[in-house]
Amino acid sequence: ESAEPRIGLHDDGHVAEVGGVGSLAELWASPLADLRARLTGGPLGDRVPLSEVDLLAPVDGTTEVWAAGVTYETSREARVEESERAATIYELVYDAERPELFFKSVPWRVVGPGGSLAVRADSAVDVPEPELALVVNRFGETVGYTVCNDMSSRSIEGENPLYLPQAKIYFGGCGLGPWITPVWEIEDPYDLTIEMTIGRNGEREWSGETSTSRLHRRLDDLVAYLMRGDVHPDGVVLSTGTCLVPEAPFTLADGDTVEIGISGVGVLRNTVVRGMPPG
Ligand code: DO4
Ligand code: MG
Repeated sequence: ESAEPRIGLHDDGHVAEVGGVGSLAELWASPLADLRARLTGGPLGDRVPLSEVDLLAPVDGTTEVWAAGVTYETSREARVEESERAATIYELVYDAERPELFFKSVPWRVVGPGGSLAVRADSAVDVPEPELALVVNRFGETVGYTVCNDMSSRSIEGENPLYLPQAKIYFGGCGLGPWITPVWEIEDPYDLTIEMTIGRNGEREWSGETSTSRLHRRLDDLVAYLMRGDVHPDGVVLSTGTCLVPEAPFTLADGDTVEIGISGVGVLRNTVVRGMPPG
């Protein structure tokens, strides 16, 4: 058994190694047509049952994770409610032509399936944000989809929107996985169900369901703004915003479980720790 991360293709409960490639980032350096030909036609290694594989967060190299904000009405309303004195900036950005895009994570900070996500020890009100994430190659083509948990401190952001990086970017603050579903396997990304269940002491503490049909932006526009005036040589992961926000006074607690499912994409399960997560 090797401790080296490897790239595999999942099919019908089994994973086969994609040979000749050392990282996902390498795959995001080819045009989509070449990637598709390679993954659907090329020779693969032996098939191993999925249950024998440890899945890692599907991001590596220097691929950054970015996120869009206030892309659903629910998110706009939640932000307006939590930040009385700065409420108008959320209303303005919801309707503006330029979307809100913010840097979220580097790969080494991203938590994969089954890992521990964190709420900051200095935060009072925290929520998970279940989001569809796009995997984009260096040419700006969307090559796949994954699930993102854009963990957020509502109390820190609510105090002042300029605290957004502290509310959003910290060790254990970003979950991705359980894998990447190729773009050609999703017929309509505007018709996906997003479900989230938060468990506490073995009971369901909160659950909700929504659909990407409620997205107030076009996915291609979000990507175009991300690529504008910038380069992403190793591709980029772009989370597309949340449509589910547990209402105050809900806050995550140490030991909670968070399960986010997106139809056709996958289910990302994590536990929550307060303070520094292990690793
Ligand atoms: O405006 C702050 C962040 C919003 C966000 O993360 C979201 O809408 O999902
Ligand atoms: Mg978000």
